[in-house]
Formats: sequence, C-alpha cells, structure tokens
Amino acid sequence: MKKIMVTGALGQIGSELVEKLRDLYGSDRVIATDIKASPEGSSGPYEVLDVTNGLLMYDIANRYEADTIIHLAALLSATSEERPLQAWQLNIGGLMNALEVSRSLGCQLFTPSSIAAFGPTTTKEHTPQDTIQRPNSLYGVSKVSGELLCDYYYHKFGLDTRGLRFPGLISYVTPPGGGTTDYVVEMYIESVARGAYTSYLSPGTFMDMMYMPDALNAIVSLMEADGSKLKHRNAFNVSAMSIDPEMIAEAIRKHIPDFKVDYKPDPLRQAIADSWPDSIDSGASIEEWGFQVHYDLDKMTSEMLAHLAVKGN
Ligand code: AKB
Repeated sequence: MKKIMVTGALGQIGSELVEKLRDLYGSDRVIATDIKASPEGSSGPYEVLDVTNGLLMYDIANRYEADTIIHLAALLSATSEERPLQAWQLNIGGLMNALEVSRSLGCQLFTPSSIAAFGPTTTKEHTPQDTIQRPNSLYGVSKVSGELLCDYYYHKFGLDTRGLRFPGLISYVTPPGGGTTDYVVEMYIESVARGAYTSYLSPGTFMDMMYMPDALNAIVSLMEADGSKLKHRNAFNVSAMSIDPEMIAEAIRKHIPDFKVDYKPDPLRQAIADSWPDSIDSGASIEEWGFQVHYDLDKMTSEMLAHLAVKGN
C-alpha cells in the first residue's frame, strides 16, 4: 500500500486529491504539505513545507517513510508571466528538490505538466503526444523543462517519474488562482452570483478543459498503471473537452436562461491562451494506461451550478 506525500496540498488540485487519496489508501498514509499553516480539522497528517527547502522536503518524506511523492506546488501561467524569477525558483527549484528527494528515498514521483508546454508553433488542432514544444510563456518554459527533467531522472537513475499535461481544471471546491483557464470557474461562480460575467478572453478562444473528478481519477490511474506498458512518461496529453467562452455561456443558459456575458480581453492572458493548442489528442493516454473521462460540458455544467447554488455563491 502506498505512503504518499503531497506538496501544494491546499491548492486547487491538492485540496481534493488529498481527500481522494485518503479515501483510497487510508488517512495516515497520505501526508499533506503546503507552505500555508495547517487548515482547521485536517483529516490526516499535515506538515508546513516550502518546496524550495530541499532539506525539509527530505526530512518530511523520510520521517513519514513516503514511497510516493505527488508534487503539485507551482505558480500558474498568468502569475508566472508577472513574476518570472519566483516562478522559475518555485516551479523548477521545487521540482528539482522533489526529484532529488525521490532519488534518495526511491520514491515514485508524479508532477503535473500542462497544455502550456506547447507553444505557437505547435499544431493547434488534435495536438499530438509527440510534437514541437517551443512555448513562449515562462510557465510553459518551466513545464517543458520539468518534463525533460523528469524524463532525465527516469532514464539516468531509473526513477519512476510520471506526469500529465493537464488542461484547465474545473472545480467548485477550491478556486484556481493565477491561471489563464481560470475564467471558466469564474464564469460559473458569477452566473450563480450575479447572472452576468465579463470574460477576459475573447469569444472563439478554444482551449482544453477537464472536470476535477476526471483529473483526480487520471492521476490515480496513471500512478497505479503498469510501468512496463508506458512508452511515454513525462508527460501524457489528457483532455475532456475543447471549448470557448461562448460554449460555456450557452451550456449555462440551459439552466440560467438570462445569463449575460460580455468580453473585455486581458492582453496578457489572451496572448497566453492564443499560444496554446485549441485541442490536444489524448490517444497515447488511452492506449498506454486506459485514460477515460466521465464528464462532458453539459454534465460538468449541471454539477458545477448545482454545487455552487448550494454553496450560496
Ligand atoms: C493555467 O491556466 O495556467 C493552468 C494550466 C492550463 O496549466 N490552468
């Protein structure tokens, strides 16, 4: 049975992943870590960890005898563009520490990559698993570098590194922060709260998205997959839908007919979105480890709106 240390555990993915892992493997077998202080009523072990502190990361993983590290702590795309040095130190410095700790302790390591690992010269439609990766955002550069580092540690040291190129992840539990795809979650929240939303991306800006339960299942499935069947490792394309702001607005109008959307594109985030693929091809994930999704746009929209209405947003 796995003993898993999660970094960035209070972030958008971590806050839901930790609960799922504790349900699957047992509360005491999942060590949540984050730079922030322990939340009230934590359901299992919790440690404060700044991932740029490699010695502390080693100490925690060693003390709890972790055999798996899920390294989530990172700055997202829009924030990275504004704070390049901090983004590099956190995204790459933190990952190097996670790789070295995994190497010292023989841990399996998962870290997410992103659709940001592609750039303006990549094929935009059905972007293949193996293709040109010349991103022009700092976040994208850190993600490609991370993919290469993880592959390097696999080939050089036999470290069991695995990763997913996540699209925008949609959840009603913990809002994302500093990303380019965040507008989707904002649109759902504002549709329930105000019946109106001003989008910072223009209509026709297509990007891949995925509902959080599918993303969490994908992490668990990839980590449990038979390593001998994996031809790729860092990182696999995964997507559930390719959508633009108008499609989401239409899906919301099936529940809130008067929902109004207008557009005021933010040059920074619009430029990032325009440099990313419209739709990526998840074929290698389906073939090599059985990736599947259960939510399309309509099913996700029904759940998001129902949960947000209950939360009283
Ligand atoms: C972002 O928008 O920065 C992230 C991502 C696609 O990696 N959601």
